[in-house]
Amino acid sequence: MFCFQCQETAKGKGCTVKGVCGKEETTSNLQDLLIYNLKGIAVLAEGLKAGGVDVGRDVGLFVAKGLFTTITNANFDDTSLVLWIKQSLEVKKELKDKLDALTPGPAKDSLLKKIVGLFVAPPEAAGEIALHDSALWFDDNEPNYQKKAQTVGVLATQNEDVRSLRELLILGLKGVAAYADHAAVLGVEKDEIYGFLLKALASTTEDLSVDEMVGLVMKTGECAVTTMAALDEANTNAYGNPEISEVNIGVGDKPGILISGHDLKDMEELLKQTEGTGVDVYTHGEMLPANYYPAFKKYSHLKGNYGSSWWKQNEDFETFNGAILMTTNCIIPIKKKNTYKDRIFTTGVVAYPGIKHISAIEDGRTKDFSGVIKVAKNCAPPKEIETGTIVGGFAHNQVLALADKVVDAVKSGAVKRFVVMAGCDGRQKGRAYFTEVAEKLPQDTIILTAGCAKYRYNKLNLGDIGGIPRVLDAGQCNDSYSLAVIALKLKEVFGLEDINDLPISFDIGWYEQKAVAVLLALLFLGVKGIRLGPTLPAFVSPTVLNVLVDKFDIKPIGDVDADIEAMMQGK
Ligand code: FSO
Ligand code: SF4
Repeated sequence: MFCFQCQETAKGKGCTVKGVCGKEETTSNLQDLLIYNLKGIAVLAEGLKAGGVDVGRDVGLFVAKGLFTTITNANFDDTSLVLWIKQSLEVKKELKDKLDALTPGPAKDSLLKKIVGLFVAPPEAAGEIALHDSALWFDDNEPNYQKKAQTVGVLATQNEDVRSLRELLILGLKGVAAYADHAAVLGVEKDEIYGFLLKALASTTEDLSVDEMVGLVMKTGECAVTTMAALDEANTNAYGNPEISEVNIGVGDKPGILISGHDLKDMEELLKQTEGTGVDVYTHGEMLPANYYPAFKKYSHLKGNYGSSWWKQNEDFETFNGAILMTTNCIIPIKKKNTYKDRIFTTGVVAYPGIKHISAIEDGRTKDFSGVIKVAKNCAPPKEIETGTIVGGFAHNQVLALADKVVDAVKSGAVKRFVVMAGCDGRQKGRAYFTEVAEKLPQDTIILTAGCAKYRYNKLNLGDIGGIPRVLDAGQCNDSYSLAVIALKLKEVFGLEDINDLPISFDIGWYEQKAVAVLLALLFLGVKGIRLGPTLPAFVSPTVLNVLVDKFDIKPIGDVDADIEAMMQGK
């Protein structure tokens, strides 16, 4: 196996024996094979499109879901991945049939030539041929999967810089795919998003110039902005605009269900189905922002948030006592000694061997959570691990409603600087940096956050500036979009030409591939001087890093005091 897609990859280079995340070698290989087939689908779809044949949204959505299931901490289950691969072969077959059904003649001939011819390996890269037959591989014999997988993974691209740019693109696409899937579940789909997913994925099988590849990586940032905007539209249309909310972090006296991950549709279904059952609902990790939405706040049995961020789930799930529903990443390995193994459920693209999975019924959206509720009813109420509240709900609509207050505070000098500390949390010790920065930032600064990164400082009680809390949480990682909207609005209000002239610094924590999409979105919006940590991505080669440094002044996080001093000087 070889996987280097997340921040905690082994030795900062790549996992080769077993994932630091717990992913087994066979699982990693199957994920590679799934990606290979998704590339094949993309190649066929692009070819058909060139021939004037519409492949339809289903293909785009399938590719999005397939990419999403390979994201870090989502699918640890070989049986599930084999099913994904078999489905991908079926989709490929359908596309191939469409191709075969075209009337024979010069048009069809040139299309076939395009599909096969466009994507043949350059002569000097004979070892790379495996990547380029992705459209034409139809072996559905499962025993062959592992062997085939070993020829089509990340290392099949031998040139380090080409590999780096292709993977930067694919990993950004995984983040885009995750957000596109969330929006689709709520009925918002955009052809331009699926169109780009297919085009960009197919491009990774082509022999492109460095400039072309860099261009596509930048386009991924643009597509990430479009996708996060679509998800924002989907979320706010369905559930209203997030509003300032105090979220209880204590517990009630009834048994509960703890819902984690990012899928708000699952949240809605669960709240509806648990109403009047005597079972309370609590959020965990990235589901905390659900407490900010009017449509969810109206349920009195939504009790608040329990525990901390994803990597603390072993402890949090033990003491919670009740049923647990993982709607997306980040799920972490469940050990034999974990008492919660019989009361945890997965759904959507998440899967874990031996753990009950809840699939959508008929319409592909509705889910039956009665099994989760039944388990919860027989559980003890959660054990109290903390008391009090945390405040959040500062998505763009809410912050813009306070715009006058915010602008006055900047003009009067009461607020000197905003520091965006959004992104991911993780287990690595180096992430204490973000807590220290939050603690040591001058009192006249405001932290803007989104994603699970907030758990490093959201219970610190950092006070407020004239009634504006010093930590403004916009929501989930995808709500980084809100932070961009806020920054663009401030730029307009202050009459500035360049977003980088605002008193805003970016100090981002990353872990998995949604953060890659968010980072590319920020670069697309022209943000420069981003600090990134706790370490730089292993999939960025020294040459590609130079490009990012030259073009965008990206830098690694460093010493806390030195970074704060530099940020306060706008550096
Ligand atoms: Fe965190 Fe996990 Fe939301 Fe990620 S829970 S790390 S960037 O999946 O998506 O912020
Ligand atoms: Fe390693 Fe991260 Fe890949 Fe897991 S997801 S195998 S930890 S690089």
